[in-house]
Amino acid sequence: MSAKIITLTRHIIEEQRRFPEATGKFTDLMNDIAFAAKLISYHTNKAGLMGILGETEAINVQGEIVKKLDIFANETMVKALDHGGHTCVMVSEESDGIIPIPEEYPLGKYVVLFDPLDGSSNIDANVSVGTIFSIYNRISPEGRPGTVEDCLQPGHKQVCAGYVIYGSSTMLVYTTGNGVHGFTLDPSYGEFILSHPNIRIPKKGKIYSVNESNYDYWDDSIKKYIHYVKQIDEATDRPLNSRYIGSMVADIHRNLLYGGIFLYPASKKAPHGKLRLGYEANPMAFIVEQAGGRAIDGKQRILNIKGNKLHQRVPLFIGSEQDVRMVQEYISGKRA
Ligand code: AHM
Ligand code: MG
Repeated sequence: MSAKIITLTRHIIEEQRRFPEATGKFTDLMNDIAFAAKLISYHTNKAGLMGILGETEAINVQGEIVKKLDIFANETMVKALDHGGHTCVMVSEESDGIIPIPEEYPLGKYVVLFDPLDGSSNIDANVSVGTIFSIYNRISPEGRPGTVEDCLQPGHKQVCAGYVIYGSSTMLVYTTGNGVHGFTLDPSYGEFILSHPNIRIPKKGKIYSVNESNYDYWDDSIKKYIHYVKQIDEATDRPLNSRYIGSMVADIHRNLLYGGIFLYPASKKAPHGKLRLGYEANPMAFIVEQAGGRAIDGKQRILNIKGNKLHQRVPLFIGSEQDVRMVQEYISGKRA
């Protein structure tokens, strides 16, 4: 081997050496997430084909029903994480309540929240989707099943957050609070290889990402900000470019690399915003902050919000520091 190849597992093991008390359970957990990601990636890539093959198989009495990809992704995450002895409770966008660890398996100290397939409305059009995960230490006593309270901790308590993007290649991006690192899945080895060490988001971006069809539902402050980003002004490099995929993971991943702001504000239609605090806003906020950016709900830092419901929604403004500060100035009335 000529060049130094750093796999995800190696990276995690080396990161864990910062913690002399580490037991290896976190490494096990991350390996299980990476395995689930590979399965979801494989199935995402053949999703269109599976519809065709599914019909053929039905004739051939395979007995297999092709599941919708988001259900498949959810079951894959749950089954990958339920037996390793590292986790005590899970939350998924696809399940109403907390997901307990089956009795036959040992309980661990980690709490895992995830969105198994973010942007799933895009699947049939071959557009990038992703898996988002957020990890906490449990706060309930060890040796018992994890609780709802374990899952409602503020985002600044996360010990790890990450996402997997299933795009032109599959990438896993994660942080444990020591920078943001991106790994590309090499399909020939089936390994995530470090391709984007220490990702930093530009201080100011050239992109704004928002579903502008909600314009009439927004507060005036948001309307004014969007008007501002579209004005021509050479000195501040405006107008910004509009880019909106409708897959949050993909929109934020692009902005993380190129610089920019993603916003999903509250509106008359969605008074609390659309995105979920626990497994969408918090993990993305931890990652973007670790990359040097900002994430707020309009007033406060996303990571300081203490949720009171598992599927709580939150307005989200996230991305390059200066762009998020600018929208905050409009929201606070400092600019009008
Ligand atoms: P999902 O988790 O059910 O896919 O919903 C979340 C998605 C985000 O990925 C995306 O940013 C947003 O919903 C798009 O919403 P809209 O269609 O209202 O613009
Ligand atoms: Mg989602």
